[in-house]
Amino acid sequence: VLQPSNNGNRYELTSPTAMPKAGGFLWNQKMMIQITCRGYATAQFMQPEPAKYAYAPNIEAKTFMQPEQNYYAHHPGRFVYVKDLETGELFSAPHEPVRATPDRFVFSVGKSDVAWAVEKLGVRIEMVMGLPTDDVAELWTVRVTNVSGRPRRISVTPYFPFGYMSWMNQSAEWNPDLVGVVASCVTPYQKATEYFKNKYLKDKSYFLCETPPDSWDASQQAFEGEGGLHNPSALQEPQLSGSDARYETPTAAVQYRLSLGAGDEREYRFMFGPAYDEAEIRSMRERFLSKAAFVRTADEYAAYMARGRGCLRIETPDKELDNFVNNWLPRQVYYHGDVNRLTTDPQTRNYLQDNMGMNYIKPDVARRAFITAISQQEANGSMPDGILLAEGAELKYINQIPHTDHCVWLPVTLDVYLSETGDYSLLNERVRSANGDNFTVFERFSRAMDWLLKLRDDRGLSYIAQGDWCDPMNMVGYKGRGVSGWLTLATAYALNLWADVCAHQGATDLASHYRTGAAACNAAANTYLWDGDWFARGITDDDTVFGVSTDPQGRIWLNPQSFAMLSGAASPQQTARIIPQIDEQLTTPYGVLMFAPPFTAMREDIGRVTQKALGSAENGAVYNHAAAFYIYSLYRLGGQADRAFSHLRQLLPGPTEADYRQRGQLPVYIPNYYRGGWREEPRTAGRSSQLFNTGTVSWAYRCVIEGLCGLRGEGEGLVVRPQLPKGWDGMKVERVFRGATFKVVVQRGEVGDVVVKMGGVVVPEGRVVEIKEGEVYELEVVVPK
Ligand code: CEZ
Repeated sequence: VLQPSNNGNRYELTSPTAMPKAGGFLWNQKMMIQITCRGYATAQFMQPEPAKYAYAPNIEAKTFMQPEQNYYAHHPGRFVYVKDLETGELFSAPHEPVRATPDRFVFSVGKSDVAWAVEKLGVRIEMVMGLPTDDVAELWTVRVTNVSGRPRRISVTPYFPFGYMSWMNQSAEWNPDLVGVVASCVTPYQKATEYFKNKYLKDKSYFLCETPPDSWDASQQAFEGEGGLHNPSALQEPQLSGSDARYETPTAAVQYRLSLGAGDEREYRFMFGPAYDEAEIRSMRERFLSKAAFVRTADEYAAYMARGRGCLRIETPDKELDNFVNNWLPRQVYYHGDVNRLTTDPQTRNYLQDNMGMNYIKPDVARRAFITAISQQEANGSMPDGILLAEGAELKYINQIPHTDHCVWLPVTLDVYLSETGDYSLLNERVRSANGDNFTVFERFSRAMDWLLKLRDDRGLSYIAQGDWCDPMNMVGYKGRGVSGWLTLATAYALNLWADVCAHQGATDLASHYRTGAAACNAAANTYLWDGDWFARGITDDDTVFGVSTDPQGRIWLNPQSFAMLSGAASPQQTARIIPQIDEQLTTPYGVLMFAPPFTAMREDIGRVTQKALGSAENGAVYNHAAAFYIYSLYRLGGQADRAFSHLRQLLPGPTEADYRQRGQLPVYIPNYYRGGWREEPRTAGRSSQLFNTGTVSWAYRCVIEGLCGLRGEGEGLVVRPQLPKGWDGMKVERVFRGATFKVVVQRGEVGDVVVKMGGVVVPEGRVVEIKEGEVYELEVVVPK
């Protein structure tokens, strides 16, 4: 039911029921939309805070995308009803709301558009959705073709519900000048101060038609009537009623009545989006709503997407992996670095890691992100929970909960920036912060490391406060004593990385200061957290060590193990004990679990994570971000090529049909999790969250580039050391690095260790130096059989 097309540039699904939640997403710097194969959509735009123009009736709190987003009949979506006026038969494209079994169905996710072709009753409906590059609007093309071979009379009714816009004020009506339905609302608020903030919000939503329709409805109730969405009452009438909505739920339904000869086709264009006022709607219409403007806009948008094509092309025995790595993984990495998850206060760790991926796409963006982040450093050297990106933005939601890990990500992500660019000059930049202090980037990183060193208790373990990387681990340390085992190890890793940078900069005293600190963290972890076969996750406020062999739930956690390998806390003997435990307790057919077994009840000394649904998200899912840390640690360790690759491969769905169906997701992105609970609830294990916001992707790309392909920037050069999994005889890689192109052919041969040759000459230690921009380097690499 699914396959790549157009050279891997698109992915197609030919059933609307096999994977009902499977979808695609488009974005620009002002908006994003995720849309399912069946037509349900979740969209938001920035003004500058996230807002909606098509609303779901959930008013308790603002929500972004939900994991495993549930859809219901009235969920926002984009639909076209088609009715045979002779027989009265009805269907809708893409699939909702009528859910009639199509004769042919193709859902086609492209990099710069999402498209469908649906056939039923001898009528073909093709729908294409695109976005402008710099404006907020959906651009829709709907083509109707009579494929029945005989003359037909049909009605075609695009139905783009606005939803429940506001409990304070909402309305809609047909606007003949704009040729569309315009809905208006007042964003609900209560505080007088908010009035002034809300005053200029785009509280209008519009649906514009290039071709004037024969009739329309602007009231949801008038359109739907007693028939319900499967069979709206308005479609029983000769035409739509021309209704308006007056403090009633607004909608946009427009109807074209057509007589089509055999083979006749009609093409319609529509725009859907938010606006401040009618003048803005008019100007959007003038700029975008024509065939020529659609073509131009699509070209511009495709060029915008192409700027995120990444630095790597691979040709391996695994074609699905090639397709993903060459086409889709860099796109998702680009999305993260380009828009920072469309929030004005990304979590600091997310901001840094999302920009870490940008090093492989646009390193100058990553460079600026370091400056932005570090300019918000607190006077005491710590980092805030979120980085403010817009004027007037504030720390919200999770960013009001104190997490203690943010400083760790500075050297961890800087490592990639320096690898990719070799640009140590960043460290000399002087950055004045909001609190007035003025330090170089180098000094600021040192201050952040000193803060991490100070954040430890008298045992030398790192305090967790109300969370670390694991957001909902909010009650281990809320009384002020609890510590994080993972953070202690991650601190050691960060300190070691920073010590390397200090050494490179000639600051030998500092280098040894941070190395000593790292050693102290590692020693403390070994004294208090080594449980015999793995490292514990932490120690609670009441001095209970958890994540240990005696725990019936949450017995072994992945992150402390990965970071113990990265930090050097785990000796080779310990690593040899840890890995079999991960294989045994955490490995599933869908990837490595974040911990096991999952919790079934609240543990008040651990917190909210234990209350999440069993096997979902942080409660013991295959949480791909954590899996990616582990994969990276295996590649860094070396000698783990098979294990690392098998987990890397599990980050994406497929390639068997059974696996696709179980995960329920197209291989066009990596979701933040696949359900765990593989032993406890096998029916739902493996199911995708469908959330494409995840720190996983920068690490996954890094693992492919540095690990699998073994092309890692180090100091002045590129170190070449591929780690082929068993069963692979070789691969070809093309990688852009510091402006040069490397063409690498990897083969197995009779060698004891990796041999790298350039022009037939052995490259010492596989390290290519004196790399010149614009140059092409051809390397032959032989790896042991
Ligand atoms: O958010 C992610 C965070 O964006 O969860 C990760 C964390 O490291 C990322 O920074 C692990 O906790 O319950 C919660 O608050 C969750 O933590 C979520 O918000 C989670 C989402 O699944 C978003 O992708």
